[in-house]
Amino acid sequence: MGKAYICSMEGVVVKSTGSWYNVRIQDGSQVECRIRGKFRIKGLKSTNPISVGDHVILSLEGNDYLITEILDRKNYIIRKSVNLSKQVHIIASNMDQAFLIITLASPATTIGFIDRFLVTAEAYQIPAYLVFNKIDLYDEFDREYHDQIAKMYSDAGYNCIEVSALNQQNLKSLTDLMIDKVTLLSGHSGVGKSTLVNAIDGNLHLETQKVSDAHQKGMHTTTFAEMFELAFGGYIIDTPGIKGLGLVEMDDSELADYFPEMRALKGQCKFHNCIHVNEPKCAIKDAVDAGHIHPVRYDSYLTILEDDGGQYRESKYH
Ligand SMILES: Nc1nc2c(ncn2[C@@H]2O[C@H](COP(=O)(O)OP(=O)(O)O)[C@@H](O)[C@H]2O)c(=O)[nH]1
Ligand SMILES: [Mg+2]
Ligand SMILES: [Zn+2]
Repeated sequence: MGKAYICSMEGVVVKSTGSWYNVRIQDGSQVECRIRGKFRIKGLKSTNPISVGDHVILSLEGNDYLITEILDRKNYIIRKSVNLSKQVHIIASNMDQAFLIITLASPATTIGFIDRFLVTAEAYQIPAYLVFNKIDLYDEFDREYHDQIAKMYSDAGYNCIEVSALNQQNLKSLTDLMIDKVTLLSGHSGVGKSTLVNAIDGNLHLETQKVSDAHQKGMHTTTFAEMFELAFGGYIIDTPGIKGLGLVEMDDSELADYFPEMRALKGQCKFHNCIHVNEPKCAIKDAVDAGHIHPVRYDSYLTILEDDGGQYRESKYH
């Protein structure tokens, strides 16, 4: 039999389990597909050729749907492959924005983790929002701490939203941002990502953790990223077991570009290759001294600069 394609159509990959791909086609239904041939991105050695979020062309051959083409990616996020150190795994592609779900307690999301996430999102050019969940648990001290942290991030240029998935508090301000967008949900295990998704769309029933499991470490089940359609319009990508945005290649001199409040001062240091550590007449150190840049953010900058030092910067929390 020759290549008797009955039809060809476009779709979006919503789930991938290795050899099979679930693809949503234009009428909203999903079909299971395999891939034909090799798909490689120039300069990227990846263990998976196609990821959730990919726009693909399908052909129906006999009774089988085949992915025959992958359309250009707007963006994608990667992590190191678990098995092969030189290779990467594409977590997801074609996102419009990323929400980092944070909890100030049970479990506590650290400032260091938030800042690494934001740096990576900036480097990937994916707009990032900070979503503080479990505000129902706050006492007055938590509230004060929250307000300080949220002010620090909004001063830096980030939109902070506080919600309670459990009590369904303030969810509309979240869903307003999600309408007709592809939103990546990130955050530590136990912060309430699945609960949040279930709360914003009653049709979805993602598995949630029991409270007693939420603090346990090492119960790392390998799961796959998955895209869900939202009844009010838009899509979310859930990435269970993946705690950050993966890794990004960057030089020391680039890092400040990924802190918006530092990027705003670009070109104002005495030395054009200033990395804002010990150099004289450094606009960024001056801004820290003058209180225009938060010292905690500057601290994160120094920590990332020192820790990673190399080409690939990766979340410590992988
Ligand atoms: N108090 C409180 N608990 C929450 C809230 N959202 C989620 N949880 C609880 O946190 C635990 C982890 O939630 P889950 O959605 O599984 O987190 P995920 O690992 O990020 O998907 C569960 O026991 C949830 O009931 C919230 O807004 N308030
Ligand atoms: Mg979950
Ligand atoms: Zn400088």
